[in-house]
Parts: sequence; C-alpha cells; structure tokens
Amino acid sequence: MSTNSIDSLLHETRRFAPDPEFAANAIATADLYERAAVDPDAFWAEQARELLHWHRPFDEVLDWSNPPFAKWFADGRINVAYNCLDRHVLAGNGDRVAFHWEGEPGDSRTITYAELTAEVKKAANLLTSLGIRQGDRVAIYLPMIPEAVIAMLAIARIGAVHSVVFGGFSAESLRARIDDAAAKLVITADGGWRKGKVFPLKNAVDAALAADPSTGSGTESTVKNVLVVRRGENTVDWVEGRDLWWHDEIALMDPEHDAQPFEAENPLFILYTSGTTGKPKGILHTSGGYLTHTAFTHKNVFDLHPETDVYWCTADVGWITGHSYVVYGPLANGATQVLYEGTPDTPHPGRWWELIQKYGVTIFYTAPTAIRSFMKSGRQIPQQFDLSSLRLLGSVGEPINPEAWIWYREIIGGGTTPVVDTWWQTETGGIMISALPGVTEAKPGSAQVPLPGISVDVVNDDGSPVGHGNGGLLVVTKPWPGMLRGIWGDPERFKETYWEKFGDKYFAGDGARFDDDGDIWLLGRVDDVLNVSGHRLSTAEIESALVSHPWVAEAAVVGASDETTGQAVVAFVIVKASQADVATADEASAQLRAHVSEQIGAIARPRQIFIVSELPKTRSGKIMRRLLRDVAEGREIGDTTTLADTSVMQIISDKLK
Ligand code: 6R9
Repeated sequence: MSTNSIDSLLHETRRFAPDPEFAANAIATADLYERAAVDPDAFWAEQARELLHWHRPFDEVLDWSNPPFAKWFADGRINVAYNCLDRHVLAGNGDRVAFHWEGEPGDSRTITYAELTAEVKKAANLLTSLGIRQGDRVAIYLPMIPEAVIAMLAIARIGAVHSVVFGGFSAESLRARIDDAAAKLVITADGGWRKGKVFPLKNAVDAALAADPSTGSGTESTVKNVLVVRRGENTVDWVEGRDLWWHDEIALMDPEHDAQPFEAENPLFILYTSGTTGKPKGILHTSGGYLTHTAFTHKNVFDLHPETDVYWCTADVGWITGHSYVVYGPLANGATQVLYEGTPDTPHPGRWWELIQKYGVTIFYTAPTAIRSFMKSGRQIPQQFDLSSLRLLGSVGEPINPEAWIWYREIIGGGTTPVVDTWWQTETGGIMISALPGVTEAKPGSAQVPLPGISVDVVNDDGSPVGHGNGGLLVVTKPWPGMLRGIWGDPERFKETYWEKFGDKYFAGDGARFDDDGDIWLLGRVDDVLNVSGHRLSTAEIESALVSHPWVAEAAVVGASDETTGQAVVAFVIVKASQADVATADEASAQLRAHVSEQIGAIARPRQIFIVSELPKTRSGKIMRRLLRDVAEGREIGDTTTLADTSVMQIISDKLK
C-alpha cells in the first residue's frame, strides 16, 4: 500500500473486520461477553478454575463487604510460581521453550520450562537460606536478563513480595522504594547492556544503601543482603558480609523445592507508580485474582496457542506490562517467549525485526512511542526482514494515533494482522479495554470495548453517565480480579486517590469519549500525571527534584505533546536571585536537566527548561499549568482572567520569544 493511500485512511473511519480464517481458530469467542454479562462473578470463578491450579479450591468468589478493599477467591490456596512452572512440566511440557533470551551484544540463551523451574527452585532455596520468609519484601534492580524473571518467580514461590525497580531509575529513587517497602534484600547485577555499553547497576545500589542524608534518610537501610548477578563483567565494589554473588550461592543450592500453597490474597508484589503528588505510590497486587486476570486476558486478547505461538512483549520487567505480560500471564499460560535485553536500535536500527525473523515471532506487543519512532526512521528498515510469521500485534501505554495504528498493521503486520490496542494501568493489574481478535471489528485509534467480565463507563464530574457520543472521565464500575488491593502502607491514600471522587466507582484518572457506536477513545490523563514514552511521571515528582537543586527557587512542570514520546517534560524554573548571574540560561538549563536525571532517572529529564521570573498562579496560589502548556506547545495563550496577576503570562511569553 502506498503512503498516499495510508494517509487517506486517516480521514475516514475505517473498520477492519476479523479475517474469517483467523476467527475460525480464535481462542476468544463472542459468547464470552454474554456469559460474563449474566453473572460476572461466576464468569471469573470459572476462569480461575479453568486456567489455574488451586492447591485448595475456593468457594468464595468476590468479597466486597469492605469496599474499596476487595478480596477474590479468598478461601482458596494457590502458589503462583507453581502455576507458572511446575504444572507445565508435570503436564509433559517441560521441553517447551519458555524464553528465547537475547542479550544486546548478541549472546543468547534458550530456557525450557523444565530448566526455568529448576532455576527458580534453587533461587527459592537461596532466598530461604538468606532468611526471606512469607510476606518479606525483596527489591529487584536488574536488567532484562533471565535472572530478573527467575528472581520474581522465586520470591513468589516462597510467598514473599517483590518490588521491581526499573534499572533506569536513580539511586535515590531506588532508596525511596526500598525504604517505603522496608525491603530486606536487593537483587541486582554488576551491570547490563544498553546502547552498546555496559551500564552499572551495583554501584547505584551501593549509593542507595549508603546512609546518605540527601536521600532523606540519614539512617541505615533495612537491607541485610545484596545478591549480585554477573552480567556486565564491570568492576564493582564489595561490602563483605552484605554482598553475595548470585552464581556462587545458586551453585550451592538444593535443586528440589516444594511449592507451598498460600492464601489467594497473599501479597504478590508492590510496584511503584507516579501519582499526583511527589511521592510514588506502591501499588499492591495479590495472588489468585491477579493471576486469573492476567492469564485470562493474555490468552484471549493475544489469541495464545501455546503449542505453536512465539510471543514477544517488549516491555521491561520494571513496568507493570513486564509483570503481567512478560512474567505472570504468559508463563501461567505456558507461552514461548522472546526476552531481549537491549535497545531496539543496537547495534543496528533493525534489531527488533531481526529478532522477529530469527525466532519466528507470531504475537508482538509494544508501545506507540516505539511504533512512532520506527515510522520516523522509515519502512525500509523493517522491510529488510521477513516478518511474515507475525499474526497478531498489540499496543499499550498511551493512545495510539490512527496513523501509527495503520502503519503498524500495514508495515509490520503485512496488512493482515489484527491490531489490539489495550488500555489498562499499573492499578488494574491487567488489560481492561481492548478488542478481542477474531471477534471485534477493529477501529484504528480506539481501544474499543471493555473485556468480558469488566464494567467501565464514561461519566461527568458528578458521576452521571455521559452516554454515547460524549466525553468525560473513565471509571470502572465493578470490582475486577486483577484490581489493586491498596497502596502499600497508605490505605487512606488508596481511598482518596481512586474512590473518593465517585464513591462506588474506581476513578482511573483518564479522560475518555464514547463514539456513537459506544466504542471508547482514550484522551489522556486528566490529573497531573505525564505520560512520556508510555511511562508515568508526576509533575510534582519532577518539580520537587528541580527544587532540590540549590539554584532553584520555584519550578512548574507540564507535559507538552511530542511527536515521538507522546508527551515530553517541559519545565519552567525561577532561579534564585543570588544565582541569577552565575550561569547563563543555557548553562542553568543543562545543569538542571542533568540534576533531574540523577534524582529520578533519565526518563524524567526535561526536554526543555525555560528560566522565567514569574509563574502564573491563581489567587489561591495554584500554578495554572494549562497556560504553561499553551506556551510549551507554542499555542496562543488561553484564558488568563483567573490569574492573580494577569500580566505574568505576557512577561513569560515575551521572554521566550
Ligand atoms: C499498562 C500501563 C497507565 C496509563 C493510563 C493511560 C495510559 C495505557 C493505554 C493508555 C490510551 C492505551 N494508557 N494504555 N492510554 N490507550 N491503550 O501503561 O500502565 O504505566 O500504569 O500507565 O497509561 O493514561 O492511565 P501504567
């Protein structure tokens, strides 16, 4: 198809009916919707029984007697790791490949279910030998190597709780997460490969654990041991008595380990995500409901045929997508996966496509920001590779614009693959809104419909439904199995953030619109949360990082739309009078960008920093970010009448001209 005809599609509401051949073999069927609508609880109970092994079957399904704290399958007992490992081996599928792992420098490892199970058993024994018990928290700070998955499953296997911290986060971010969860152990690596170089991780752990007042805690951390996987072969410092090499310890371990059952509501993991305040929220997920939700959605949304499919989700395990759709959903379903350590363009811009060709990937799940950046570099790159094995494509993390959706289907999917745009959040645990391949007629740009068993609505500020053809706020109207069970250590914040606004409905923080057919279009966050390349960052978090720099008096951060990353961080900063003459605006902005990187991580580094003398505020002192967004996006400035000083925007825009 030529570029012109692709462009012309954008101006029409095209639909893509399911291919009859695909539909004939599809896992999902239209009757799922009807069955779920009759009795959603019974529907989920059926899924839980069908998809998982219960050491003790449950009778209770949903306990919503103490909203918003839900319990699912509470009298059942389960072991999450057993479900992802042993049971596949016992069913005779031990020789099936679990992971085709590919390191960035080109080294690779193939790991079968039997091998993965054996590794996890040894790692579970190792954790136990280090004193980790049910309920203890373990932080993971690793690159995308098999040990990241092994560590998560080993922690789950003994009923402990993992908190994976993305390897791109700074020492300070890591320390804040370790402290919040009071983690006893950190599992890290010497370093990992990224963009052709080794990036060190162990030294960030050392810095995080040093009793450093700049982390806000001049105290000893709760961490007793640091387990270090050898990957980068870079030199590391060593704290005797605290630090242990993973490979040395694993070699000593008994290969046998019996998976004990735990209550369905046993905490499985905490994952930190940005909210509207500076302090990241530790989103808590538990076992039975979460695994039911991820297994069901993974199987049906991705049409998984585990005997023949090769599935690749490009997300890092440091994000929720990596938890639910690299680790738990796919492994519960016995999928064969690709796991890749590095960046898409190293050592050449076609690296991802080369991997699809090499492993015969059939199902591919990635983010719109990646798709848009491939569009920019041109179709000639993917066209050098044989992508004909692909039969289904997925998208997650932010709205996918119709242009990118069409490009994805045409150029990567050969014009035939279904594309599923999946809306969900760290908090929802698994996919909530998506087309079902083989069932739903696809509409580029729309996430479309809630999955069977999921009830969502779009409402006005007062909670009343907007109806078809209108926009408002996205809510979930019934509890669902994968829902967060709370914010670690802060039940009040859990209630305030998600439930206070509408009482009985979960407030997602996203704007959405129903079209005339009742399909849902996501419109982005309605709160002070930015979405940069599919990663959530809060304006408050970046502002407090900026203000922690001695030069900065005040800072305001906004998300400006960006062609590749969706949104980009743009900061407006007032420099202290005493510092104003020390550096030029360019120097100050370079310093401050580096400072944010050190404080939070490179993903939070502002694209631009404007040094200004005033910030626009209302009479009650609230910064009017809407006006700053107008400036950052080069638009005419909107209504300024509620400003305390209406001349401020004039001064700012004159200065930036
Ligand atoms: C899975 C994940 C959640 C926020 C969410 C929304 C945005 C995610 C989307 C999407 C439009 C999609 N988002 N998927 N927006 N269409 N298909 O990304 O979790 O990191 O917690 O982010 O991402 O704004 O509220 P998380």
